[in-house]
Amino acid sequence: MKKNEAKKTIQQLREQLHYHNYMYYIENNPVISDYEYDQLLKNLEALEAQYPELITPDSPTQRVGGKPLEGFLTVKHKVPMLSLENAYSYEELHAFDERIQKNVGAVEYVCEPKIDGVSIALIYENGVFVRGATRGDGVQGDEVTANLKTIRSIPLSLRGSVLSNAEVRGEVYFPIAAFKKFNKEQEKKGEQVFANPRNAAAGSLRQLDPRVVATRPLDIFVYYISYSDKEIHTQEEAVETLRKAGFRVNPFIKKVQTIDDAIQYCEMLEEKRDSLDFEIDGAVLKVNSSATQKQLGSTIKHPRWAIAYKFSAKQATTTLNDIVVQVGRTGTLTPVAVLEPVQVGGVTVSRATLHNFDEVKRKDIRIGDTVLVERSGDVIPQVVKSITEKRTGDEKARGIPRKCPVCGADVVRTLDEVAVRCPNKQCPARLRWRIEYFASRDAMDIEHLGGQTIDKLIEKHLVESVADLYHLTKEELLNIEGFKDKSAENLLQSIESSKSQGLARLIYGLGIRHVGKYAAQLLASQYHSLEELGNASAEELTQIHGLGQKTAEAIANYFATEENRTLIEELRDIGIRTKEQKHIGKLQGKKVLFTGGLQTLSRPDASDLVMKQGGMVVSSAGKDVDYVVVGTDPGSKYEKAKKLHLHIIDEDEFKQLVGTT
Ligand code: 0OW
Repeated sequence: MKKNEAKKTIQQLREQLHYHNYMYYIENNPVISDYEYDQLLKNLEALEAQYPELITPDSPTQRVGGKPLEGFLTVKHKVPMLSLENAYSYEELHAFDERIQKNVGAVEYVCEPKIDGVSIALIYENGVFVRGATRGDGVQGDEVTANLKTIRSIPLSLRGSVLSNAEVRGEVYFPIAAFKKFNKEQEKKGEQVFANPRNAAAGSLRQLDPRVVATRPLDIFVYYISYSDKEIHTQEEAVETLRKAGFRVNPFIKKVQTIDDAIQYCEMLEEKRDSLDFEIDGAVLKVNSSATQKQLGSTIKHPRWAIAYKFSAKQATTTLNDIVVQVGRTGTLTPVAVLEPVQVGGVTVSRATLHNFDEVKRKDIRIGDTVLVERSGDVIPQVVKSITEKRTGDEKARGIPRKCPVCGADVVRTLDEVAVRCPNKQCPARLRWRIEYFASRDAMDIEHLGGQTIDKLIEKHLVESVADLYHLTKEELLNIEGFKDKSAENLLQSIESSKSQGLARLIYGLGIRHVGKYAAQLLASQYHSLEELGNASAEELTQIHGLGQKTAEAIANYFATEENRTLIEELRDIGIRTKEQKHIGKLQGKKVLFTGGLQTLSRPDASDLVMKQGGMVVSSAGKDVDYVVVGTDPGSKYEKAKKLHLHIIDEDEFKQLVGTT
């Protein structure tokens, strides 16, 4: 392609990619598939490789830098990034409002969640993102432009012309759900576990290699324009301008008329706190009018026209009375802190996880220590650190147990794994978790079979495997204290009725490593009996869309193990349903292609519907495609589908086809 034609195509591709990035990350409503987005990006990368002189810093191809930095430059902020005065009670908010009223009369406020992340300043010149910096000491901070570019919700170039030359303030944060998942993976890899999402965000932004930052699911809310070449009259207008310019602003930002309304806002927000996917430590109240903000000015440390109302902290100190060891379903030994009960963020905490023995050693946590406990998101409480200054010398370190505390077997620890585990498959603790997992709500859903009952059944050697549950008799149950006629009947009844729970639940209940609820449903829809599944090889299993290599191997290994095959024989002999009648789905064996945005279904839900009806979702238009579902703004595949005279249907027809309308 000639240069001037390439120039035009490159411009078009960039506009398309910026638009789709905005639709996906800001509007949360993609109109093309990830695959299509990647194709556009690949085309742009190819053209830029052909004409490198045409590359610009705001090109979507420039999001992830190629090499790690040596370090971060320190840069001065154009406008100092002041901190906020803190209020810990509503009286203090009233006092704040009175001070303002005395000075400038009654004011409107804008109320915002106080995001607990990393404060950053973004500079745009002629609408292009040119520099990003952390707050640092408020006067200067680390230049982290390369790392911030990897955050897809930070626009590389601004939409429209509402903003052009400006500095924007925001908070980079680690979403809570992603934080929990990330921490679990860190724990498995034996890498650093973070105490809370803020530390995880800060730790991620400090990475020197942008490619590592790109793997972290960081996000941002922007909340202030510290300078702009366009007149901004109020905070409310600033927030609206930021949204129009293509930034993510927090959906809970709200303008109110009086401090009493602002207090009502704080009550509402504190009540919502644990349900949000971003960590907040309070609310920020800002005087709405920019002119009044200027009139009120700032002290050295913070603006007189804004204040943070702090919620109860999610940290507290207490004494660590003991470290006990829990043995999990897969035999992993986990150290757990037994604490002097303490209030953390309104909840009484008496136990906290210590993750693994490496963490205990790394943090040098000892029995008798005074420890800092944190409850972050609705993650289980964790011990952040020991307060060594309070040590008396009587504290005792707790090493890795050499024997399983439950069955006494020698523990094993494979070098590459951090985990310490009990190898004894018959270890009562492991058996207990296996039975509890098998009986759990998402598996065979056996009611009246809680942990204590399982412990008693094991103590009395009434169950050595999940199959033994189905051999229990009423006499045996009546021998267990706490069981009466009725409760024995109920338990036997719920065990009996669990036989017909269906294949997906049974597969999930077997506790095959890496096979969660979704994978179990997928397997049950592709294989109609345990026997068929048991005969599938690992390579065959990896063909299933949505099943990874690790999961495929774990499944093949599980069925290759003699004792598991024996268990399945027993379960079948007991009469547990190990076959699913081949319900021929409405899309059995059909290939379905989606193009364009769906109005009433998300892509994952639409794919699920296809799979549930025995169909396969494909991502390119070919002659073998049976249905092409066309949504709004369909991509190039729609053209191709028409050319191939494929069977094209719209969203409603698709829903009729799969029977959801
Ligand atoms: N953390 C926040 C937040 C916010 C700044 C700019 C003008 C006065 C302070 O959600 N929603 N709004 C502001 O406004 N600051 C925030 O955080 C500040 C940044 C530095 C220290 C605080 O965390």
